[in-house]
Amino acid sequence: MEHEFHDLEYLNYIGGKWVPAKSGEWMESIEPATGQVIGRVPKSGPEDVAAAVEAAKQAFDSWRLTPAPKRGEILFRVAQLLEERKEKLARFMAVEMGKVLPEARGDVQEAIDMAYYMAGEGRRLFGKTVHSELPNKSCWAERAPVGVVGVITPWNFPIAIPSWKILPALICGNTVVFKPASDTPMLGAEFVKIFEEAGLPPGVLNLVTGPGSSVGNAIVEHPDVKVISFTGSTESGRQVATIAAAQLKKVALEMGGKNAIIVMDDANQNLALEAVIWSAFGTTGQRCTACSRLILHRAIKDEFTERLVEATRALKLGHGLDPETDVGPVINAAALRKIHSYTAVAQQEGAAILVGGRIWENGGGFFYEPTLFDNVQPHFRVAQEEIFGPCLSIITADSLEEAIRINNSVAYGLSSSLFTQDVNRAFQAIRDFSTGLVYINHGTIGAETHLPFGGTNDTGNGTREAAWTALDTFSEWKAVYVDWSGRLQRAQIDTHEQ
Ligand code: UN1
Repeated sequence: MEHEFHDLEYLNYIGGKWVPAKSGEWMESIEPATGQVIGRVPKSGPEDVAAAVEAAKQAFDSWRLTPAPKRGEILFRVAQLLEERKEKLARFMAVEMGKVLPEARGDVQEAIDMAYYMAGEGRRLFGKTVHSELPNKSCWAERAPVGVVGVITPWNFPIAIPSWKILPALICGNTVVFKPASDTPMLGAEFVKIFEEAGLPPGVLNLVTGPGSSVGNAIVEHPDVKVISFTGSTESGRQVATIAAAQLKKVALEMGGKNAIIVMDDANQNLALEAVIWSAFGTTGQRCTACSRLILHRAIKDEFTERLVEATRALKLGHGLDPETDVGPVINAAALRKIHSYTAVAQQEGAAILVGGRIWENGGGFFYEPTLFDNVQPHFRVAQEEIFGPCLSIITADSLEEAIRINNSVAYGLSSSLFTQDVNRAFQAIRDFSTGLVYINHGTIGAETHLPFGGTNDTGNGTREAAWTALDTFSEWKAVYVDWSGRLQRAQIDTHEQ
């Protein structure tokens, strides 16, 4: 596939300047559809993180004192620039990350939506006013920025996920050190360029590219980074939380999922089929919200499975820029090996492979055939562990209650979906699904930016991204008491003696 992204070079962005790693080392960015190197970025280390944190610290006072509506105006400009550059960024994403062009556009759109939302927050950032228990005394609570925020993001949403973290952090008045994923660092740099062009002052947003083991750890360990916002694997998130706990940092984690769609006997099957294909194989299954378990009511199991097999077989693998492509590559060789290892696991556990289960050789790229595992029991590893690839496990249930029990029986808790035409069943599922996202007659993917995003159990640590809830991660509540009575009024003591 011909394209314009070759021999690229990006630098770190520290204190408003584009600079190489202090060590002079580089790391390569690879196009997953071909295995070819398309560019290089600094392979930074703790010394670069230290410089970025220092720049962010220096910039903090003037940024926190910039009125929030003015901060919002810069974010509004970011939204406009993202809109102008949507097509170029989407094409670049289809190359560096591999997702198909319409989905890459959606990724950028998610950042545009978030930028407009957070720009608007500049004129809200609502606090709360309450009445004092004493006369002639006013009380309220307002949001205060925390300081330097560390942002560590994955490769599967190279623009959208950084936007969920950086935009709310900035509108609250924090400054940021951002480490994009090692598989999509150039898109991270393109995103940062937009903030520079929008007029964000130097030092407010800093970019450091490099491996998680050095750059990511250095951010988490740095005593002057007060908040860590991380999206990635549960294993890495647990490490982040453990290190950060020693310094009592605020930590927001978005991690794995093992999301299910339940299709009941009364469901609109055409709709359900479309949603299952979209949720399981969209983004090549590489979403934390991807559907990787399909729980079918026994009465429709055979008929639905037959149609699903046919629809899965029809999916076309290819380059993300090719308009014929339905399913792009997976991110890298290690991911391909991990995904394929689950096919062996499924077979050993007694599942049947209905479609796929094979690496697709196309001379260098990392492709896995869309795969269906049938006869899966809820406790099988392929029904419990996150595969993060185009693999779907089919499970049978006899009732809604059983299906919900199976849905809730995993370590994760991000997204669940029910297909039914029965309003009573719908409300029962809304109440009983134990996940942070619940969908009725829609697949497990496609959360909107103005609702809380996140999950229960091992998916997170109780925080939520996006919407107004994102502000809680990036601000501290400051309770303010103004006593204008002219005398010493003692709370809890004088109250009943007035
Ligand atoms: C992710 O996979 O980490 O709801 C995020 C969705 C997207 C975001 C997915 N809006 O599928």
